[in-house]
Amino acid sequence: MTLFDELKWRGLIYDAMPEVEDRLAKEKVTAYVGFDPTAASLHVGSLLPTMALARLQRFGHTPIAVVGGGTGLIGDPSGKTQERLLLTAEQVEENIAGIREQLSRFLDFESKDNPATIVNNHDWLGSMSFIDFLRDVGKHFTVNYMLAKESVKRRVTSEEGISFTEFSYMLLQAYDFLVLFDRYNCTLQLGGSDQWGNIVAGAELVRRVHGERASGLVMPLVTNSAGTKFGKTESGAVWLDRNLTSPYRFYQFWLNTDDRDVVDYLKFFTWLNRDEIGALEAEVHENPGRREAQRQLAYSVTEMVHGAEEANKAVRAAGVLFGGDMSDLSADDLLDIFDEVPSSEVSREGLAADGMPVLDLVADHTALVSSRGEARRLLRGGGLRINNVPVADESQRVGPEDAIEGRLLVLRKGKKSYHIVRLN
Ligand code: 383
Repeated sequence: MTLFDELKWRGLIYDAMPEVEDRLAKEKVTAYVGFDPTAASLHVGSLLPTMALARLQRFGHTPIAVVGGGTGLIGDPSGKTQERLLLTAEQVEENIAGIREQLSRFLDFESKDNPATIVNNHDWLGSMSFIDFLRDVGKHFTVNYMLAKESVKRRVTSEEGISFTEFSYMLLQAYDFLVLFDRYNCTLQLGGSDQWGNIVAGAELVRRVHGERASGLVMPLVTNSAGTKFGKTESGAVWLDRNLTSPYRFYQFWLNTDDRDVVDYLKFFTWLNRDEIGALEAEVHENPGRREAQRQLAYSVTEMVHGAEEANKAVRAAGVLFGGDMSDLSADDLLDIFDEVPSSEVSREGLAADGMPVLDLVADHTALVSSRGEARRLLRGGGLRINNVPVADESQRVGPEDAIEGRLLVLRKGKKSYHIVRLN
C-alpha cells in the first residue's frame, strides 16, 4: 500500500492536486505542515495534520513542521468569521516552546534517511523588509486573485471587513512554501481543508518564481455526529498539554465518542491497522454496550500523547468511579476524577484530633443519607465505604490521618454514589 492509499483508506484526503498520488508513489517527498502558535498548546484538532507528518515519515518521506513564529504575529483569516486579536511577540514566543515540544513527540529526528525538521518561519519572515516583501512576493499576485479566496471573500462582504494585515496573511504562507522549496526541496504542503487557499497560493508562487510544481493535499476538518464542534467539551478545548487537559480528562474525551463517529476516529487518530479497526467496527455493531472501540480509541490516543503509564492510570481512574482501587492515585488525580461528584468541606478542627464519629460525618456533612438512622442502616448493610474501604464499625471515628494526603475523603454509598469531603 502506498501512503496515498493509506491516507485515502483513513478518510484523510479531502482534496489533493492531481499529481500528488503519482508523486508519493514514485518519489521520496519532503512535505510540511504549519502550526501557528496562537495558544500555549496544540489541541486535538491539530492531531490530524501532526499524525499525517508522522505517517508520511513512516512511509519514508521527510516531514517538516513549521512553527509560525512570524505568521502567528499576523493571524490567519482562513475559516474565521472575525478579525483576530493580535498576539504580542512575548505571547507568541511563549507559545512556541510548548508547541515545538509537543510536535517533537510525534516525529523522528534521528532517522538516517528521512529525519524530521522543525523550523520557525520567524527566521525568514522576521527580518524581511516591507519593500522586499512587496517586490518579491506581492508582485506575483493580483489583488483580484486574493479577493477571490474563500477566506477573504466571506470577510470582504461582511460588515466588519478584513484588515490589510489579515488580508496579507496568505502571501506570508505562500512565501514560506517558496522558502522551504528552495532550502529543503519541499514540494508538498499538507493542512486542514481550511488551508487549501493558502496552499494553492504557495504552489502558485513556486510556479511563478521557478516554473516548478509544488503540491498540496488537505485533510477534512473533523466533525462529530452530535453537530457540536469537535474537540470542545463543556470545560473548553481538549489540549495536548497535560496541565491544560489532564490525561484522565483527555482519555474521557475519547471514551465519550459517539458510536457513529468511533470508526472514523480510529482511522484518523490511531495507528491501528485495517484488520484491527475492522474487528472493532464489527464490535460496535454486535456489542455496542461494551464500547470496546471507544476504549481502544481512548487508550491508543492517550498512550500516543501522554505515554503508556498515564494511559494505564487513566483506565484505572475511569474504574475508580465504579469501585476500583484508588490506592495509587494522588489527591489531585481524585479531585479531577470526582470533579462532577457532590462535595462538601469540613474544617480540620471540626474533625478534631481524635476524629469525628463516622455516622456524624455521613449524616451531617454529605448528601448520601438524610438521617443518622439511614447512615447506620447503610453501614450495617455493608454499603458504606471510605476511600473505597468498607466501614464495618459504627463507632469508628474519622480523623485527618484518614484523608488522602490529609486533604480528601471519598465516601461511597452502595455501588456508585459518591461524595467528596475536602478538609480545609
Ligand atoms: C503557517 C505558516 C505556514 C503554513 C501554515 C501555517 C498555519 C496555518 C494555520 N493553521 C491552523 C493553526 O495553526 O492557521 N495558516 O491553527 C491549523 N493547523 C492544522 C491544520 C488545520 C489548521 O495548524 O486545519 C488544523 O490544524 O492545517 O486550521 O507556512
